[in-house]
Amino acid sequence: MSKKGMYSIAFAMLFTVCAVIVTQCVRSETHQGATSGQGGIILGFSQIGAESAWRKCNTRSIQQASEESGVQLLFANAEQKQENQIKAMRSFIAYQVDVIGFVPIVADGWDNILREAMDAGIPVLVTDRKIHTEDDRLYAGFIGTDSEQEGREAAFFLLKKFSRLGNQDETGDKPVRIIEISGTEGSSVALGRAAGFREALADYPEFTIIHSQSGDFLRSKGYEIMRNLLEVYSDFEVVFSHNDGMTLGILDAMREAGIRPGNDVVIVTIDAEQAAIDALRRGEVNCVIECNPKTGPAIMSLAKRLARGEKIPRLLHVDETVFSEYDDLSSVAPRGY
Ligand code: GZL
Repeated sequence: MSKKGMYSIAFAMLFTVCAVIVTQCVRSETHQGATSGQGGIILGFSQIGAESAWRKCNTRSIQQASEESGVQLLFANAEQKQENQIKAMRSFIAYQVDVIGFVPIVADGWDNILREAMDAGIPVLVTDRKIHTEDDRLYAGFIGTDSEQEGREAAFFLLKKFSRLGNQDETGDKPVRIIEISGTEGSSVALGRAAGFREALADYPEFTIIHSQSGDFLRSKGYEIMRNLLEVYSDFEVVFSHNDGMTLGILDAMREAGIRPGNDVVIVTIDAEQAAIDALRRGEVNCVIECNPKTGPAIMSLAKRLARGEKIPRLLHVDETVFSEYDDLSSVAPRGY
């Protein structure tokens, strides 16, 4: 190799070493500057992906709120993989962020990384979905939706729709056969929605779930599953779908099969994205349960409190409502997702 070639490699290596040193200094300078009373803190946030309109709105809310609140946001998209979330959280620890926030894609498997964060003295805020853990001290608190209640609300609507509310002693009621299309397997929201739904129908045996299958919160899977089920099942009264994205796919499959959703089959869905409210207005959906994605401002406020060493509430459920065919929908504001 020529002398010139060797010199250029040596220079490149030297440049790289210097660049790393400068970056470290800048980062630590920034970090010290960020937490030394300049108001900014560094929040490392692991988001699960962009699987639905709801998720994209949740991400926008977090990013916009970080800008408006002066929180420096390190944002990582896990593309639906728990191992990517764990890697991102480990890099947040290495970077010595002030607070870690994340949406746990599934409820299990977080204790080790949470222990690493605790050992590093970094508080963790769980958002949107809940976790199962051996030691509740491993995270500072949770803010998000009450998925069990969302499941109950779906059942309450059906009891009203089929006029069963309050008269349990009616015997020989016509069966109400339900197909459930559930969310991501192992996620606290899918588990919670299913549990709340079943709990509220427990005293009404004529309501039976004849088939339950995960569509992973994806529109494409909602379509594919319903198209296949319509070749198997011809008599069912209800579809309970765990999110609007899957519901939109379900509606497409039903229309292709000549079925009038919302009329021939009762449709209950969760999220309350604009497309679902529009379908409710058209009579293609009968009940839309809100799941609020706009938690960004609250997350930033909680992160700042944690960075100051303050305690925060262990459990914060965001406000949510129910929209149904019985409501005046003309006053529903644009949903923003
Ligand atoms: C609910 C959230 C769910 C939404 C889906 O809190 O985790 O994930 O219902 C989203 O639309 O994909």
